[in-house]
Amino acid sequence: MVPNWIEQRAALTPNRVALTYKEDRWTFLQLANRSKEYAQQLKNQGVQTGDRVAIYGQSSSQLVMVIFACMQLQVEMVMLNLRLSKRELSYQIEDAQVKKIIVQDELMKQLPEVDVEFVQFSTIQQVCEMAVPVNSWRKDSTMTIMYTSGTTSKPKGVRQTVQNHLASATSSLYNTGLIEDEAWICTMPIFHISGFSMLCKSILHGVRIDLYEKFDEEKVVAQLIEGSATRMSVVAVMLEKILSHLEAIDAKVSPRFQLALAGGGPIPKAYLQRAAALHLKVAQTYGMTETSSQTATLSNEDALRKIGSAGKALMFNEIKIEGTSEPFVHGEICIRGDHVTPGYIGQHAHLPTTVDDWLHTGDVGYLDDEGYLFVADRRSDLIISGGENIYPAEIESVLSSHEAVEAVGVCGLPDEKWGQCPAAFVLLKKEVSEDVLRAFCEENLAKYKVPKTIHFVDELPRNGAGKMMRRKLHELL
Ligand code: S0N
Ligand code: AMP
Ligand code: MG
Ligand code: MG
Ligand code: MG
Repeated sequence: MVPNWIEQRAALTPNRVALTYKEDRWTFLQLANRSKEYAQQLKNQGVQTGDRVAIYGQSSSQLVMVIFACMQLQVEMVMLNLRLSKRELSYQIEDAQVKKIIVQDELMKQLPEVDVEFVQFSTIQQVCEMAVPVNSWRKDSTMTIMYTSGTTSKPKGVRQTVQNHLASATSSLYNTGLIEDEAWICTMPIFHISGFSMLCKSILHGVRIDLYEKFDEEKVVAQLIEGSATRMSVVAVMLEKILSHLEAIDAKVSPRFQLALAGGGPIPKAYLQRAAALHLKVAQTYGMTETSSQTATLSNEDALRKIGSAGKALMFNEIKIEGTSEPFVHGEICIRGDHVTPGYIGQHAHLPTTVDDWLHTGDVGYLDDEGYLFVADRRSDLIISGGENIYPAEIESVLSSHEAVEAVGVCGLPDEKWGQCPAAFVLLKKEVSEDVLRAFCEENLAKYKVPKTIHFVDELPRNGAGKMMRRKLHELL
């Protein structure tokens, strides 16, 4: 068991600012108290300890209160990605068997029609008495569930326990330490572990979060120059926008700013060099949903000496390359530590996540002769667009369900802005226009998964056994 973090933090540093959002700010005590009011309202709506709910809201202080209320009651939270199509949302809601969907009022119409009751933010934000919180949390209880795409066409719901989040935040702190008046800029989606992990760090480390509804490079750069925040997390496309803006206004980052964690996919070396020239400290980091964020992070002193590396395993975490202990030999990256998920839910609940406690990530990489991790070219099938993962099978399964499509293969192509974008190669059985197929994809898939280009082909590359070879698709161009 561990003590309720929110209550313990409020007892330790009640008057320290915990959260800013737009013009408003909350101390840890105010957050604790307000989240207990939200928790009481949730109870009034029939939500109880141990229940599972889905949460659908943009980053806002209200969303943070809802999340903290769920923590206060120890309710499992399925974090729904705002960019998903109704079809994709239905699948996750169904797979997770949630009791309620807690939804930001303005977003009601984006949700699919499902046989689950909605609770709108406006019904739970009214001031009321405070619920009695759960004071001791079981370490093995599931705090959050996040869906991550798998090699099959169906995303898997990953359980992240109290222990997982605690281990992740602890290892992270051992790596970086704390200075006076730390504050994280949070522009990452909270429905991803990249964003959610900041909320955990805020409570556990006692640091402020400056939360933004959405990423805005001008606002971020203003904070970097002022030195009013000390840390942030970014994906490559965000980093590039920040660098371009700093370059355009010819400004330097305040020395108070400590570190930007850059991850979620490969970070081009040129960005890291540009960052160094601007005195923006960036650490490449390797993390994933299944590890409740960071596993390895490159320390800033190694940033240029080991450029391209994701660093070493953080304290208490271990990394090995499957099948080898030799340096520079490529293989599957395996991870062990208390931050590793105990498993999936729903239709994937039976799948093992670890072998002898080692998580087999599916990512390929190597360790150099000093033990630094290099994440090599991703497994050929995973596409990462702007930090959002896409598996070709998801798109192929949608397109092949269209009546005009005989067969389809999808792969990622390099993209200047997003890093990669999906491209579809389609073999038709009857005439159809590209526009019709694109509209069909838009109906069924998140926007970032809609193929940027659709190519009509006469044949798909197949091996002797008739299996489509995705890695040969680009040769058709
Ligand atoms: C990059 C972001 C912010 C771009 O979104 P933006 O600018 O807000 O776009 P919109 O205004 O909403 O839309 C404009 C048009 O752009 C399309 N679009 C939006 N995003 C994408 C995308 N990713 N790919 C392709 N197209 C996109 C919209 O559809 C719209 O199109 P039109 O105009 O045609 O309608 C946004 O994409 C974003 O927030 N990305 C980051 C997502 C993320 O957090 N990924 C990480 C997930 N992985 C993890 O959490 C594990 C790793 C991890 O934890 C980590 C990662 C980084 C740093 C630290 C850590 C850590 O370990 O802690
Ligand atoms: P997600 O599946 O959304 O949790 O994203 C995690 C995936 O992003 C990992 O399995 C990797 O494929 C990729 N990734 C994360 N960090 C890095 C990195 N530093 N370099 C390359 N790929 C990364
Ligand atoms: Mg994944
Ligand atoms: Mg993902
Ligand atoms: Mg934008």
